[in-house]
Amino acid sequence: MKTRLTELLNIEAPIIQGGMAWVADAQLAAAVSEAGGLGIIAGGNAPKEVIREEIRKAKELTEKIFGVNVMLLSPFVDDIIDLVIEEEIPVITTGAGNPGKYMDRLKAAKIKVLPVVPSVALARRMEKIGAHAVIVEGTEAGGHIGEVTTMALTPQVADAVTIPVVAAGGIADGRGLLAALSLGAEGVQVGTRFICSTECTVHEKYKEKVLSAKDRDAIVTARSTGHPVRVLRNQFTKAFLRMEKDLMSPEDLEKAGVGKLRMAVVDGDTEGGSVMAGQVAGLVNKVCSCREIIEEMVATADETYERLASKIKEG
Ligand code: TUI
Repeated sequence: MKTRLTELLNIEAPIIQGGMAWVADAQLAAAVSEAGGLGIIAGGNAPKEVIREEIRKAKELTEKIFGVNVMLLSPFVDDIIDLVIEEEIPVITTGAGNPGKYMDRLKAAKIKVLPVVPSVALARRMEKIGAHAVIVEGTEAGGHIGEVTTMALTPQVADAVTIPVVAAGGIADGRGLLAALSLGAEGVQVGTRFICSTECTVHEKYKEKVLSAKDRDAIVTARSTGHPVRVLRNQFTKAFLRMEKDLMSPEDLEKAGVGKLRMAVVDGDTEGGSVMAGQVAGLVNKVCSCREIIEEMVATADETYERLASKIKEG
């Protein structure tokens, strides 16, 4: 499957792995890249040297291209930008903000920048300042989210910019990949499905929580803080939503969330911790290797396209 995204990144399948904090480590990123997609190491809120170690590990595990996600709300964001330049990372994705102030340095270092955007306005701005592609993330996604759905936002961004568009949020299989291409995207970013890959190192209980989730289990918390976060319903979300209803201040709510993602990912406390996942959690029912996920997505997208094309012609 060839698109401007596969050409830009020199990858085989137009599939980018989401830069999920605490989840997207060297092992996951290398497995996705080895399978022909673009693996991404998440910077998250981690300090520079922790991420340097993951980058070095991934370099041992694969010769293929992989990238780093820079989470712009991180207290270490400036260090992580220095790090990707020092380590000659060829491509980064950014999330949770506007990477504008780093753009000149990143471009001087020949790093391809793919910002995640939740709106047409930000997509336009990113194109203007030299982004190589934009990742349009709909509200179906897990973690920190925007307001507009992938279905509505992707074609609007595709009409507004000329750089390649990557659709994210709500995509977990070949049908989603084909749908995204129909909407004008030239690739997809997949997060939740890769959590349930054999190579993903999250606690088994985190995978089980995603596998057993149903369609309405991925709910939104922290709307009142201005940083809404989609997570799987559990004791933590129940307590958190109660605190929001009781009008706890955004500062205290942020404090109540600190360390909760780690609790779920590392310790396997999927009731007391924050289990970030997208609305497609209900669609993810089995653990597969990254290669199986990518091959299945591309094959299903192809088959579905052929089946639809002949059906439409017959009709
Ligand atoms: O960044 C994500 N997903 C994330 S980041 C994260 S860590 C975190 N946890 C709690 C609160 C905040 C962060 C967990 N999941 N996805 C990409 C994404 N970026 N979604 C939405 C955005 C976004 C939002 C606003 C991008 C740019 C933006 O711009 C605002 C501006 O400055 O114009």
